Amino acid sequence: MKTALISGITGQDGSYLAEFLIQKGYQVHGIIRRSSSFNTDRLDHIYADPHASSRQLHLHYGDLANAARLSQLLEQIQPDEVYNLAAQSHVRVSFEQAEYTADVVATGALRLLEAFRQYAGHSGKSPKLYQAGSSEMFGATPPPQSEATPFYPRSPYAVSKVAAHWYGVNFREAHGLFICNGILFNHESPRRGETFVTRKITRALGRIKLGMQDKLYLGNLDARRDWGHAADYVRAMWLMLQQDTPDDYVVATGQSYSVREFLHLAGGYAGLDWTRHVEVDPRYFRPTEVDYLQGDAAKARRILGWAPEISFEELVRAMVDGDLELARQEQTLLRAGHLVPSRGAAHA
Ligand code: NAP
Ligand code: F7E
Repeated sequence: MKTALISGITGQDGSYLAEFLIQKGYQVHGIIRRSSSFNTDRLDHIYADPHASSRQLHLHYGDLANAARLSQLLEQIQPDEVYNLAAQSHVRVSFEQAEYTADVVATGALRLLEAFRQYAGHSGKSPKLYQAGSSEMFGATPPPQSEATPFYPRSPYAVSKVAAHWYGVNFREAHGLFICNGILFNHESPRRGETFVTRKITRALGRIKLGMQDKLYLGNLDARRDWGHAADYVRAMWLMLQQDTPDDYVVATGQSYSVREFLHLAGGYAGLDWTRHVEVDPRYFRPTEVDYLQGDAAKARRILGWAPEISFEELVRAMVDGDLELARQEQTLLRAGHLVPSRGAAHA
């Protein structure tokens, strides 16, 4: 039985990866941040009482800002595989919190790599590490983007991911460690954070459909993204670590749509004329935008045997269905006199 350690386990990808590894029989350990409010909602369905002897999911407090704790966790858990998914992952927020984003995304990855190097040196195992890289690293370089495409990052987030990528390559080459950089294009799901554009749209459509909201304010509707489903993408992360030699891989569907096209498909499926509800608000524009991402995942297909199984249309439908159901639950609670969180919180 293998043991995995996931940083960022409470995020979208962390929850799908934890599910995937549990189904494969892994013992899964996750690093969670201390928060004054619960941040484990995405794990509730796989969480087991710590007293249950058969449980496969184990959560530990930690933070990518705390190097000593990362070392301690690696020594204590002795993982075979480490997945570094933790990040301040919002591109627009990174313009406002550039230094913090660099500390978590770039230096945080370095802290984990350094702890991993020491652990690998004396553990007697040959542990493997996955670093969550991003198509944002390509930024302004025109599509299609593959492993051979030069990086041209357009945000503090993307610059930090480029640094983390090269730390990974350098630790692999300098210390002979098994480290893979995944260069993943956008991937979404009903568990996507509510301030990313796809989820912001489907969340609003659900509430508009039920008469709980009228307007949705968005930024650049012309940006194009290669959107896949997160469940497909965590499988690619795992496949990278099952190879005999470490390498870097682009993971993408190869198809690209604009935000406007996403609205058209999602609005049509929800039975709404989105043009009556959407307004463009420049506050959501980015100082430097990434206009066009479309990945070429031929290498992942050839070497990993990976291909996406969930289509763009299926992804959009799953997200709209999920958010219609959530809006119905909210409406029931409201009618019963309960408070529901304000969607004004979705301000990015
Ligand atoms: P997400 O939903 O934003 O999750 C980020 C996770 O990182 C959360 O668990 C968060 O914890 C945790 N985290 C943030 N700061 C931390 C810190 N200082 N120490 C420890 N944990 C911290 O992101 P995601 O969409 O699942 O993406 C997973 C990873 O892939 C990220 O590194 C992201 O940058 C990268 N990526 C994502 C995509 C995509 O399209 N989804 C594409 C390419 C790359 P809290 O729950 O406490 O906030
Ligand atoms: O924006 C435009 C926005 O925030 C997509 C992260 O997971 O994927 C994600 O980064 C596009 C951009 O994702 C709004 O300008 C328009 O062009 O959903 P997003 P992202 O910036 O592509 C990459 C691969 C990551 O690695 C990141 O961690 O949509 N857009 N109007 C908007 N975006 C947002 N958020 N909100 C709007 O109102």
